[in-house]
Amino acid sequence: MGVNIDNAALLVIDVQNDFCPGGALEVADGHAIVPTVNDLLEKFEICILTQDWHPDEHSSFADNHDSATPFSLTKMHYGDQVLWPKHCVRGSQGADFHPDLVAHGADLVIRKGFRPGIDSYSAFFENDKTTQTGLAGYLRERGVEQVVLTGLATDFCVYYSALDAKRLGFEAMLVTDCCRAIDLEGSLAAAMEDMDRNGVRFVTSDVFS
Ligand code: VGL
Ligand code: ZN
Repeated sequence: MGVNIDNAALLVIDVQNDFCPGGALEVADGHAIVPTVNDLLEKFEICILTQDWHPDEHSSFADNHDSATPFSLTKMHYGDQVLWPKHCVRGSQGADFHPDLVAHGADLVIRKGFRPGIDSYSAFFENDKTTQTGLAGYLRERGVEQVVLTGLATDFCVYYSALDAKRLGFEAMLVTDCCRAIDLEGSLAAAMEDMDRNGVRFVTSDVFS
């Protein structure tokens, strides 16, 4: 079963050292997706990478809140926010792409999460769901109608990006073997269910061969 990828863009979310084993917010087996993502980077005409890119004082870091523990929840002005271990500090080695990712195969790198007071899971919107990253305009100007999602983590940045793609009127496809999850208290199952409910299609990378 082949899938038509005319008018499609490949989105590679946050394949950065801090989300890979040994990193500050490691995702189990995060690095394992890299070879297949590299294959897809060669197949798609339009390829976009995102990079989580936080200032040291970012409000999503547990360290920046009095006596908060990593992975606890807090309330921000825009809603609930998980407090994370410090990760992807802009310019640090942890924020670099995985060394084996063929990053030069991408046309555009979107950096997100750089405003200290607000986190940004999605490649399209910050967590207030209104501040745009500019990606939607870029895709529209290039005639993209379909977004194919890969990367880390399935249940956070990939999930929010997929839902926003649908909300903005793009078709969205999740490549399940090119994602890995954090899975915080059932967050992976909840994310998969919500993506399914919202019309995100699930495929495996072999449909592009
Ligand atoms: C992510 C948590 C915090 C992600 C980024 O890329 O999924 N998760 N920052
Ligand atoms: Zn982050």
